[in-house]
Amino acid sequence: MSDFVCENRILDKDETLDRAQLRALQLERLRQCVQRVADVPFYKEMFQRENITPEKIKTLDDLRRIPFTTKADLREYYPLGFLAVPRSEIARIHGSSGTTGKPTFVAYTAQDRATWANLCARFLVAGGLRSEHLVHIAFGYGLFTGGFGLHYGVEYVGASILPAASGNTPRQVMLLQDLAADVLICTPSYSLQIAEVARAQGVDPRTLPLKYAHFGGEPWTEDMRVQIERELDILAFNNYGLSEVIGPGVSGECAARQGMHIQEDHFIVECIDPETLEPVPEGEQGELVFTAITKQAMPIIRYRTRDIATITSQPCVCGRTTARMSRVIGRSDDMLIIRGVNVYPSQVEEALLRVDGTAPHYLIEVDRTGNLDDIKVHVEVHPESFSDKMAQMQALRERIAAEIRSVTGIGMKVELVAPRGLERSMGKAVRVIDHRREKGTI
Ligand code: DLL
Repeated sequence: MSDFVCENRILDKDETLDRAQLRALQLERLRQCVQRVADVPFYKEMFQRENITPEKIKTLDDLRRIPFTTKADLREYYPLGFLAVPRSEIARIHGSSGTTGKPTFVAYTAQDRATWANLCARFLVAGGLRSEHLVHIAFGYGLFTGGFGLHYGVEYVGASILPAASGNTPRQVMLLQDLAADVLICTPSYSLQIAEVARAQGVDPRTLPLKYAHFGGEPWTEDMRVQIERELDILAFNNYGLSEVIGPGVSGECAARQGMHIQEDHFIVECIDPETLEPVPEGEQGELVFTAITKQAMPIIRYRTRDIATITSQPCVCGRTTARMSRVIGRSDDMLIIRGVNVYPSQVEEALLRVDGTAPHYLIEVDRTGNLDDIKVHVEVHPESFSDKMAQMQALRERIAAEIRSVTGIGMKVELVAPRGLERSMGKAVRVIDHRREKGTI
């Protein structure tokens, strides 16, 4: 494992407010936020319907009087119907990912941009960034919030940046070798792609000068962290965010790596049961809902993320007092219901990573024949384990199937794929193809 030691450093005093102070600050900011959105058509109509005025928000619990906002609401007001400032005050526009249809646009004022840079800087510092480091950013620079968001976060800390952007992986390997960046920023899956391409070029990825990395933008498992850390000989930190709320910077890990600190002085978090919409007890899995209380251009209230995680407000050893969220276990809309059992792609990933000889590249394909759900997992085999001996491959397939059954509780067909047989993504990995959706059978 990497010998990099992440010192415990905290950027802002607001990360360590005592909980009562924090709640008071949240309430004050929430009331201002409700005031700011009062003329946004969507909220104006909602507030009239629900009889909500800023004066009625007397406690933080009063937030629950306000209905949720969803992705569908944002789509309905496409492209910028949620704007709470005149167009002339927009300083930047980004768009949420999504491979089909139109993106969801999000706007920032100059103040929002500054807040965002600060929030990214906070988790970067929490995860070891120092002004003397060189950071290699392999996120897309464009509508996606990952590239520019992290870029300005790194600048805020005063470190230097190599804005490599995504794509052309052999060139990424060359840059990492020649310029000796200390830090890598990209999606976790892309880091494995970099390692793989390095090996194909005859470069041992462990010899790259990288010390540590900040990964985000897509779900990954603890086992995948172990694998990445082993393959690249680095320390890997997790950070989370979504465009509608601000982009990266909503939460991130500190040196303790025991969950991601939510920047609660800017975002109020709730964790709800996605079916009943009621709050779940602390520590239980639920869908995260965020209210962005300081955003100026496009504040959003009670935004349903579809991301499933747990929350704890137990104090952290690092001294920050903010609540922490677990890894995202899956998205409620990514959750597969197979023969009545709920399965997340992350569970399949966890099973695969327990079997030696498989690469963490997989694709889950779901279909329905008659009334029966049929699920097939395409799993790439490591070059060293790939064999033309039928018996060996059969044994590997059976081990994988058994591991998947033990983690998810259901049987899945396993199809082995030759090394590099599955398509790679430069950004967020595609893990599921659900033919039932295309056929309209779910
Ligand atoms: O992915 C923002 C981001 C960029 C975060 C770079 C971190 C680093 P969107 O494209 O709008 O924004 O996608 C947001 O990505 O709702 C989650 O489902 C997923 N996601 C983001 N970070 C994580 C993470 C950016 N660390 C959606 N773990 C979110 C799991 C994540 N899922």
